[in-house]
Amino acid sequence: MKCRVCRGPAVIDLRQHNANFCAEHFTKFCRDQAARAIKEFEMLAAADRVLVAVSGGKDSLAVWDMMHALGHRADGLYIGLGIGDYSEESGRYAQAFASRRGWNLLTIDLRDEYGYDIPTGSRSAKRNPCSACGLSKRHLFDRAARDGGYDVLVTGHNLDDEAAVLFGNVMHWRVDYLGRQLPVLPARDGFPRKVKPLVRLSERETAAYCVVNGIDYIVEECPQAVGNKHLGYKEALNAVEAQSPGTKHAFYFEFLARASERFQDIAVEEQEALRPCLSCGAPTVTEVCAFCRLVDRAGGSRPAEPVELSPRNPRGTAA
Ligand code: Q46
Ligand code: ZN
Ligand code: ZN
Repeated sequence: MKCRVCRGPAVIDLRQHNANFCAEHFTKFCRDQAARAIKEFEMLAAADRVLVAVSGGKDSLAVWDMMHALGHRADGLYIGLGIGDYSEESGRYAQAFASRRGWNLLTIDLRDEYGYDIPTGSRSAKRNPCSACGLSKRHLFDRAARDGGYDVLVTGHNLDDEAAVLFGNVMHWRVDYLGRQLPVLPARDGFPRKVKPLVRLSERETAAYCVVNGIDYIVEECPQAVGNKHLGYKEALNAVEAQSPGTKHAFYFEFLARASERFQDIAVEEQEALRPCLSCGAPTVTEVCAFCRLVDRAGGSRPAEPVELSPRNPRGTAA
């Protein structure tokens, strides 16, 4: 097996591209794919201040690495979700990655700063853990980017993720979501533009990128992911992909090219209905946004009045 570019020994074969690459040219291939997505969808401008949502997994660490390789001096943000050992360990990978490179990693701990973690908070709010988690992450990444003066929030969603979400939305014909499933979501009301530079790369490719570039990442899946629908959709698409390589790419990119526009009206209507949350200012269709309601119900620690810190109340949580 020889590298398509230099004819040296290849370390990976990419059936979809009918190509094999050595480590150096595979790294270049991945960065070129990210650069192509950035250009094609106008994700980033050279002067943008960039924040990367970092989980400690392969995709977020790979995309952070690629941002720097492509000349964007991005900072990272890690959110401690309090999902037992998984969160502890993923936080360690994120920290180790950042400190080895001397890059700036911001952190938010849900329990310390909002008085709940995903397992207990989702139970008290009677929400599915992944829905409470997704909502918390979206809100806190957005807010941190706005407060820190970042222009753009980068996430590590790859082709498998996007194709699986699209598959789920199509299976249930969630037309409102279909109108919003884009690799770039524009900035609004002081909240950053959101972009997904890895949409041209598969999960296998981002994992291989980490391995050949010596990036250590948490391999275990979040325990909450086991058996969830999203993984089921990925498996279904993998079965199709194994039969006909390139199907996943066609499914997602042909959707963007030919179909997504048909659902835009619904997305625009939804956008127009958004107004600032009375409590935190985030865009919402209700008076108080879903995150603020979650924090209230999950036993949140947002005191109405300033609370004095004391040894008995070191975090200033409301009584
Ligand atoms: S971290 Fe959170 Fe995922 Fe775990 S609880 Fe679900 S959403 S599965 S990306
Ligand atoms: Zn080569
Ligand atoms: Zn709010």
